Amino acid sequence: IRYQQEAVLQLAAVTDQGDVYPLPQSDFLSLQKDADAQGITALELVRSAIADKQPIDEKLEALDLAVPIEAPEVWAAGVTYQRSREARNYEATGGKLDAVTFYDKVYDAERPEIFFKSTAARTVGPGAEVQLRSDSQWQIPEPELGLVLGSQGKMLGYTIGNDMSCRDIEGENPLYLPQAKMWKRSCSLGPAIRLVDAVDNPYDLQIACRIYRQGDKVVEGTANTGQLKRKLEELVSFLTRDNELFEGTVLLTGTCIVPPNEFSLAAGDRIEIEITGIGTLVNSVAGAGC
Ligand code: DO4
Ligand code: MG
Repeated sequence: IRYQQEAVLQLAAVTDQGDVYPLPQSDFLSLQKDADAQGITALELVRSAIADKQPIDEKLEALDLAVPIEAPEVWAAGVTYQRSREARNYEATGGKLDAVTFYDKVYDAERPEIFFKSTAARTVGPGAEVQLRSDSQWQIPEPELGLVLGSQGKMLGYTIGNDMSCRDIEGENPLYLPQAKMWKRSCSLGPAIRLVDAVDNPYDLQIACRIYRQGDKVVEGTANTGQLKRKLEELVSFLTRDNELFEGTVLLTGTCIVPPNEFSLAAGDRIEIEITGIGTLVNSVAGAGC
């Protein structure tokens, strides 16, 4: 994690017990670079750095968390879960579920859907506000497992992403996808990066999404990364193909939780996305133009 301490951002390791240990590096990529220079994994470096140290007095919940990495680019895969395929078909056909669409085709095709989602300036971290678009009446969060990548596509860690989406704009015409996906504060990442070596099986992570309106829970959904149609390496290999990647790029792996069709986000809503071992990404929703 990174948290705000006086005027500086502090990098820290969090144990599964919730104890927080400050680290000497300034950010996640420096930690990775130091580990590479020593020929050890980032997990080994963290373990040796916190051995014999005392955690800080505050628990994780008390800290002012920042986005765990300033990802220069965020890319996203789409229609990687059956649930997303069904939801996209509903948007595109107005509910004619017997029609065969390009969403059906991409779900089964060798080449996955991968699109450019966000830049560091458009991405917010835990506790910050995501924003609504002014020209959409049907907006939802998309809770997704995110892969933090090195410049050669090496998977360094896992995080949580919210691929904010406008179902009406995408449903009207798939060529509107960039407008349905990308605008100011339409992406959120955090609260933590879990190092790859600290995850036994990335295909068995529980994902939950909860949306609260005026304190009442109005949406709840759960899923498991075991439902992912594709392998993570497969998504990364298409992203890196003939591409230039920057250290710390994040690849979101698609959504498997879609709120009921009649639901649209409203200003003031609170979105919680939880993934086992990574934490809970909490964002409130700001109205358009805020
Ligand atoms: O086809 C549009 C995007 C789908 C998407 O973002 C997802 O499945 O998560
Ligand atoms: Mg998505």
